[in-house]
Amino acid sequence: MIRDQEILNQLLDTLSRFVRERLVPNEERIAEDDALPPEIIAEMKDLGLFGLSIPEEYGGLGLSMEEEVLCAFEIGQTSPAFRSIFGTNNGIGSQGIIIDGTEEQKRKYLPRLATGELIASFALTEPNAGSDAASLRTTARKDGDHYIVNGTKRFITNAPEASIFTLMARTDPSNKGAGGISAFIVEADSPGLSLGKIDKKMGQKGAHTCDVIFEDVRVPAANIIGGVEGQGFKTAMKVLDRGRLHISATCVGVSERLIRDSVKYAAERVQFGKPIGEFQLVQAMLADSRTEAYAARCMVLDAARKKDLGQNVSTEAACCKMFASEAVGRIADRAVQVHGGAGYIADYGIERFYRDVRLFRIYEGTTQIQQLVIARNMLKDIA
Ligand code: COS
Repeated sequence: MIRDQEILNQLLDTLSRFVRERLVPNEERIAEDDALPPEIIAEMKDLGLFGLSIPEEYGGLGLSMEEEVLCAFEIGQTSPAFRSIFGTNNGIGSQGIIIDGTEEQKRKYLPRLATGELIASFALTEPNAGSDAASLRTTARKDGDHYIVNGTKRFITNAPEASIFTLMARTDPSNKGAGGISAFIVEADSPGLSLGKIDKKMGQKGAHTCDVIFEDVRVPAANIIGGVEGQGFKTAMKVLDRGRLHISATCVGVSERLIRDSVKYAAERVQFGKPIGEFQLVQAMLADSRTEAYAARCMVLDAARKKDLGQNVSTEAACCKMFASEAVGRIADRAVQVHGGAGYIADYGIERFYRDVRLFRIYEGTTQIQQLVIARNMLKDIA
């Protein structure tokens, strides 16, 4: 759903210019420093990037899903680490509050998330609960008008920068499954909450993850998302349905960037007396990449439109996440191949993308989890 084509076009033009003029020239720098320059973060705040999908009544731009994925196609045209800093505020960090939060919770947190004053982070994964999210062991025991939280969360994106966490913890120890889990908003400066050291990752330098450790952290009962126990797993799944579409759109953006770089290189690089792009074996790689990126773009737009119509897109989001993340992996691999030796050398930046995109097939649900979600929904549909 596009609410106003002209305003959207202006936003997309602004994003495209910002990516080209401010982010692309800083790609190498953030990879080397493993940090985003503060002036770039300030510019992102001014552009409203922290509140893209936060509803307008809470200070965000209130983008529809279709508008959001169109923006992600643009933002995806650079190192994924840039997106990461505001990605959790629009996606998995804030959506729990937007989808299932009480009015009071929305008023308290969303306006400051929309401006980027607060950074939100999503704390679901644990040392022993990754794909099997419902087996999480972090506990939240009721104690008067508070809960006492104990446990460890792992690989938590933006945890070092976070001001609040959307935390999934078990409130009913007698229920070992999904029904025993509740979602909370936990402020990062709560006594007893500490962070592990920043993880050394394969790629996406500049985007940070680490452990988040809860030792007798007192969380007000008013911070249970939606005010009811036992709904946290479903909140997390709804958040991930949306997040998976956003990640898929980012994969499309990165794919298109890599294809553009590959075509440019193939047109310029001369071997055997002519540009390598004139050789059919190189053309085949370019054509395969273009076809896959186009298919992914169409899938993501279709699923986003269905979501805007209020349809359940759990299956479509999983299809998009699986296809787009696997496709960008193949496209990055072909980009290295088209660039030959240059593709393997850090100066050209292609090998950095090759490492960066590997994460897309893992986080917000591995490809194998997407397969499981798709097939289970298919079987449910005929039952
Ligand atoms: N929307 C709303 N509710 C959903 C849902 C969705 N997309 N998916 C599941 N639920 C509900 C189910 O309907 C079920 O409710 P009832 O008990 O009332 O029937 C409940 O949640 C439990 O669902 P299910 O039985 O399917 O849970 P499982 O433990 O079998 O797990 C998977 C399901 C594997 C799909 C889930 O654990 C998952 O997505 N894992 C990957 C987690 C992930 O992405 N981690 C990445 C970390 S975040 S960066």
